[in-house]
Amino acid sequence: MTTHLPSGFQYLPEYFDRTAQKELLEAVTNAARGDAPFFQGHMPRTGVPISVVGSNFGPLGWVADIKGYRYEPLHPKTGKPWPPMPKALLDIWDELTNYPMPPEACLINWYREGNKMGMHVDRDEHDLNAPIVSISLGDPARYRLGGQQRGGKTHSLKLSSGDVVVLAGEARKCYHGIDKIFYGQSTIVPMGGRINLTLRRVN
Ligand code: MD3
Ligand code: FE
Repeated sequence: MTTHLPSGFQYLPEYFDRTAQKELLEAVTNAARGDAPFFQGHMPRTGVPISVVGSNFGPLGWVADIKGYRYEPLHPKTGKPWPPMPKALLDIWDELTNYPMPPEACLINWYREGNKMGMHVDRDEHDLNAPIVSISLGDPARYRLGGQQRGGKTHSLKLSSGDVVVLAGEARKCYHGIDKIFYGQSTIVPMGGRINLTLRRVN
């Protein structure tokens, strides 16, 4: 029996070459050394820390704390606006989506040794019909994609540095997570580990 990936899921291996990957990582490290250091989020209600640390580019950034998940214009620790979206990210959005407006948020996730991300659906955005573009940099990861209901069949894909995934249509509302980081298999991230960039519309 064959199972199908959800419609609207697009996988583009090695979309960014090594030079382009390094340019994106330079933008990330500059942001992290400046107004947008990586910060640890917490699960709403319980306050349990989220192991994957994050930061953002763009007019809005995703934050998680005991009060809930939401998008905010200012960094929760520095109080500064998030750094502007790098041009390369605005360009890839235009190349890969037909969406008429630019992304408002780019969540930067940094996975270190042993970090995982549990299965979830991204639903903190007002417009759940807008696509999400995901860019992987650094160590490979085992990514799992399920259906729109929790607990159904899943597909497993290895995402490597430079790979891009577009989530549109049905796939946009599917459960997904990161099971494992192949820590130390790439040397391209200066501080080690894996960086994932997700471009999103919020409003
Ligand atoms: C499928 N990030 O930040 S990116 C997240 O690799 C997130 O860091 C993972 O899940 C990571 O929310 C996976 C790929 C991705 C992003 C959003 C999706 C897949 C998605 C939304 C719907 C369906
Ligand atoms: Fe997600």
